[in-house]
Amino acid sequence: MGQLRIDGNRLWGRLDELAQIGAIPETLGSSRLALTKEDGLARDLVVSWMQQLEMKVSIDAIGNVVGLWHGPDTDRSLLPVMTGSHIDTVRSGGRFDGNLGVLAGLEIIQVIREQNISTKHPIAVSFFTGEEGARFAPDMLGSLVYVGGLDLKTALKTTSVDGKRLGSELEDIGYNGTSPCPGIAPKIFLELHIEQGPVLENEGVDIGAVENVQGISWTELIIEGQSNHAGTTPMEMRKDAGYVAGRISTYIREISNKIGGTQVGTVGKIDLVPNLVNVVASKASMTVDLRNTSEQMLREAEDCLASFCDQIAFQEGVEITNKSLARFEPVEFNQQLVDQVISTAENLGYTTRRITSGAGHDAQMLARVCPSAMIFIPSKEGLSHNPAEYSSPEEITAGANVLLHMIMDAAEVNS
Ligand code: HGY
Ligand code: MN
Ligand code: MN
Repeated sequence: MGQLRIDGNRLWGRLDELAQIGAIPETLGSSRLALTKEDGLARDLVVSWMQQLEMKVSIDAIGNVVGLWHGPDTDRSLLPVMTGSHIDTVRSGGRFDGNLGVLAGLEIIQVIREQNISTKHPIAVSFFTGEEGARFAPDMLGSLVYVGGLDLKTALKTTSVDGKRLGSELEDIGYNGTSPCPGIAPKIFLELHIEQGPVLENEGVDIGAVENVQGISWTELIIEGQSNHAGTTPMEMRKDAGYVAGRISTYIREISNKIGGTQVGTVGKIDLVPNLVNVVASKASMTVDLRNTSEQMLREAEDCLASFCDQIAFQEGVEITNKSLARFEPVEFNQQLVDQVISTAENLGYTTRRITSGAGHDAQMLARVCPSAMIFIPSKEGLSHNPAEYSSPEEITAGANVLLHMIMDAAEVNS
């Protein structure tokens, strides 16, 4: 068994084929926001690969897809060993974020079948709905419902940034499945993912054994001011929502630097009304993304934001309302599995190190119901959520080989 390896060319080929759906011209990237037509087509392609591998495909009521593989001597009563990730992308997405974890899972099933390996436990490969949260907040929405962290009815009623209802978008692409939510808690959950940061590449390390995921806090702020003439309105008379949005944006940078450590803060979205060159903006809708590995420091950053909003609202005479879009505490993965990522990588001759995930992942939700861990591979220049996102064929092969051996170990190969 120790000599078994995945077929890196085949995995690379599938990543390339999937990336063509929603391809961003002249780049390697894809744009497949959750539950759009492109997401539906991508789902159809991955489901067709699952069917070619004779996996039993189930779709649950929030659109999570689970492909289940049983070998000839598999005990179907045993809990499955599950791997997977997501195939939805942000609007400026790369081809590896999420997709690698799902397609590496299918590659493993193909290798196990070709080698006539039979495992005691079934093996499941899943992709979860709307991991990115970019269209329907919160992020990891599908896996959160899968583990019972968000009730199905509330999830189906979620409205997207473009004003659509999640339940109807799911129906439109034909993925309003019938399998129950929450789903079966697997024996373990392992997710292969690109690091999306600079650490592994900077240190020349092949494999990251992810110990934890930092806490995430997404807030939407609606700033209500007063539209007025850009030329005639004296500065002291203005209730300028655009100015307030700008001040909050620079404040987020300042407070993140002041708190330091792992604190990060992002204003990724600002929409102004009426958004015209000669009109003082009456309204601004914006989002703030705060993250920290420490729950206590994340709360501190949230408190600083709240008091700054009160202060600037009073000074400028605007109203600011806020709504939480996502709030997840930091998550620790199963340390035994993390140790096993390290030992498996070393046995396969890869260099490895423990690492924290700056990004949110489905694995952090599955960690609520079963032992879970993640395997990272390097990202070129630490880039992600960018069409130029890149990991090499060698790097994706190394990650998938570590996943292969951990899955086989957990699924217990029948001798
Ligand atoms: O936002 C995140 O961390 C992930 O990409 N959903
Ligand atoms: Mn991802
Ligand atoms: Mn992402």
